[in-house]
Amino acid sequence: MYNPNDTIVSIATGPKGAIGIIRISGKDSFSISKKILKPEKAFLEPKPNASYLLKITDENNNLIDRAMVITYLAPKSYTGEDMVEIFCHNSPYIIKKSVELFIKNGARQAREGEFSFRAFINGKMDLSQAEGINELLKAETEKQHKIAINQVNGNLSKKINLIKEELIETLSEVEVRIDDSYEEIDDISISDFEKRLKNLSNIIKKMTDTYSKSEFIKNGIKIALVGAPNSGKSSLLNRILGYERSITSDIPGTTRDTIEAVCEIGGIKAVFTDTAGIRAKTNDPIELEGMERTKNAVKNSDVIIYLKDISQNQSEDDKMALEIIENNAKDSAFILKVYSKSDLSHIKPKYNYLKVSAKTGENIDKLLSLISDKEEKVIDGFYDEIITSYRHYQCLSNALNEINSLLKIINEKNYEIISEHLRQALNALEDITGKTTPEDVLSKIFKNFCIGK
Ligand SMILES: Nc1nc2c(ncn2[C@@H]2O[C@H](COP(=O)(O)OP(=O)(O)OP(=O)(O)O)[C@@H](O)[C@H]2O)c(=O)[nH]1
Ligand SMILES: [Mg+2]
Repeated sequence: MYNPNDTIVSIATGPKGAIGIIRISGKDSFSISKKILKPEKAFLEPKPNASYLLKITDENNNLIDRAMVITYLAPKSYTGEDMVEIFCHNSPYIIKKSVELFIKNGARQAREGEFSFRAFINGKMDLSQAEGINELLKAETEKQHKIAINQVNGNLSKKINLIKEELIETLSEVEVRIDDSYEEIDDISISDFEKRLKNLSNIIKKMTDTYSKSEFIKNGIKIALVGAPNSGKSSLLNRILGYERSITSDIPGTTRDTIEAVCEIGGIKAVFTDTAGIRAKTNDPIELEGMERTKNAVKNSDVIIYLKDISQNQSEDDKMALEIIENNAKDSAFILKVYSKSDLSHIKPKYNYLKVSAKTGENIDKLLSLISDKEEKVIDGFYDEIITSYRHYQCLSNALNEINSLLKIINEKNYEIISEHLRQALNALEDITGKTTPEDVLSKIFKNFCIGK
């Protein structure tokens, strides 16, 4: 997969924007650049992290563009190899022509993630850090960014390495006894040994548990707006989003289908679903289908906001909406009941619901912070050890299974079997940082990266 003789080239930026960046990495970076970027002096005795204003020229010495160029000397570069980065005008022609010139002169088009793959192979970062970089590029919200940047910084790797060290120490104590054919070394104190393994098992379990909790950070919290027709669901959604996503009107039954919209609340991605109003009595097939979709939205949501129009008496429709929520919501769902249209005159409210108004904005921030605070608590304080990657989750679960199986047979004091379990647990953890990860898995991971990264 890695041929150190190849020098690779690729565009590193997207089609929009004023500046385009082309990256070249590999042992011939400077000798190829010399033929295209003039004057060639910059590449005769290349300096580390030096910048130059150079001309990009074709084989007939025609000017293609003037560009800022940076030279990086191995091993002090992103990939750990000699590298050149060109910052030129982002015209599709200039980019295409320049990349072609590099290919004509001996470079090869880089594959997805190949720069990061080389950085990994050359020990510039471990696998979980490389995966963190990919997550960093994809991060849409503050929380996604916080987790990714922690991973890039190596905090997850540090945590894994600490567990590994403890496992290696335990393993060496076991293996020295396997080799001890003259039985000169005392037996292991099983209670002591058990205590250490249980401690490790707890630490790993805590990490794997964060995986399901962290899912909403990646995919967003799903929030459904549910209530009787005309209770103000669509108006509330529009107010939260700050634009008119849903049609609103004083005609009950305006929204007939579910409507999704994504936004960020308190640094967390939120996926809102506006639903068709619930009617206790209807034979209209479209309304019935709309209500089926509302039920599905309730089933799939982490948070359900129930709206009761404060200017109206409790109706059969309101009761039916509550019933649908209670019968369909997940056990773990957070049900938030609010009085809508708080700006309208109202009879003394029967319940202690939060009063919100889509018209004046009253308590909208309060409503959103109730949601984000609740979700924040789930992850608060342990960003270093939060697991968002299914691959990491699987590796940790494998390690945990090995340790737990070992705990079951520990009293038998069969050192060979004990050492085998410990080795398997270690292998599983090393897969996270990439020490023992098989090539096909590596290739799958880096294929998910964008070109030029
Ligand atoms: N005064 C006031 N009127 C509101 C408020 N929210 C919604 N309304 C009005 O109530 C009516 C119904 O609002 P919608 O947002 O369409 O209600 P809905 O729950 O989406 O209704 P359906 O889609 O029919 O189920 C509209 O005339 C809105 O202008 C509010 O906070 N204050
Ligand atoms: Mg509506």
